[in-house]
Amino acid sequence: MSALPVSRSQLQEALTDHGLQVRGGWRPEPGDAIAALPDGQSAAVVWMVGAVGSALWSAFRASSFYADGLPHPLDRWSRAIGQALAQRWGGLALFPFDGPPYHPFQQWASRAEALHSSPLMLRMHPDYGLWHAYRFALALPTLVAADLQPPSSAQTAASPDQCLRCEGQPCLQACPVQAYTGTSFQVDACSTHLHRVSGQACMQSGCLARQACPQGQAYAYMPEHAAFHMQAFVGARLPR
Ligand code: B12
Ligand code: SF4
Ligand code: SF4
Repeated sequence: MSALPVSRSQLQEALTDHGLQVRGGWRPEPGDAIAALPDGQSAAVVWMVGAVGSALWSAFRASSFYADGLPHPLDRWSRAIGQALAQRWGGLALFPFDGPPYHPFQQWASRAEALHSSPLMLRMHPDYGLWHAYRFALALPTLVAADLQPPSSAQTAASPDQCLRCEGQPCLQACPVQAYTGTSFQVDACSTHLHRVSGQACMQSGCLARQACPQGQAYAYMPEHAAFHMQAFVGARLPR
């Protein structure tokens, strides 16, 4: 275990081969209820680790998790990476899929980067559009102060809210069953459609509403990656 502060570039170096990215960090406060680290200390920083576009796909696909036939392979892959890094640096890995209750990943993400909300309830990134997500957060005991540049509220305010200027909001027109209303997501309408023959377009190439957004198209998921997420979503919604 290293006593020296772990720099952002060291963390990124450890993530690059997995196709993952440090998406920014934030300083936890007592109200955030981040658990104590293994040595009993409070975390100095929480780094958000995420995926951008399909950058993680080839690394995940080549891993033993992808084809082992057990449930939730991407979550287990993420857990293995996050826990190994937490152990190496005396930290704590926190996962978006542990719950309920779930950690408020989208709120945390907005403390690390200048993001806006969108009618699809996915956070909108100024470059990646809707094509990004989070695999884990890493709470660490030390921080190189110069590494942490969370977005100030002024920066977030200055970064244009693409959705407010979006003509026609095509994301809200594209869903064949109007599952997105702009303020809520009708989970049952979506999952019922995905089980029908007519839902195969979404199943094979990903959510049509998400694809209709003109922002960050260069980062849109590869069809195989998009289909994997749709399959995972449908699997999670099957009656048990
Ligand atoms: C539960 C959940 C769902 C449920 C939502 C049920 C519901 N109505 O609450 C279901 C299963 C429907 C869902 C679906 C999807 N989800 Co989801 N989901 C979550 C999860 C695990 C917990 C949300 C939560 O309750 N957080 C706790 C509260 C306190 O935290 P919060 O930050 O304040 O929560 C915000 C969200 O809950 C959001 N919200 C509320 N309802 C919904 C519904 C949807 C569809 C989304 C995306 C967000 C959302 O509003 C809250 C206020 O800001 C989060 C991960 C996480 N830990 O946050 C991912 C998360 C929000 N989901 C995500 C994604 C990508 C999806 C999918 C697009 C996955 C896919 N197929 O690729 C789908 C959308 C369906 C589709 N048609 O494609 C991403 C969003 C990334 C981003 N860019 O913002 C997250 C952050 C997971 C991740 N690993 O990054 N999801
Ligand atoms: S289509 Fe327009 S309103 Fe919808 S998410 Fe994209 S930018 Fe926002
Ligand atoms: S996956 Fe298809 S049915 Fe579900 S919200 Fe997206 S466009 Fe609508």
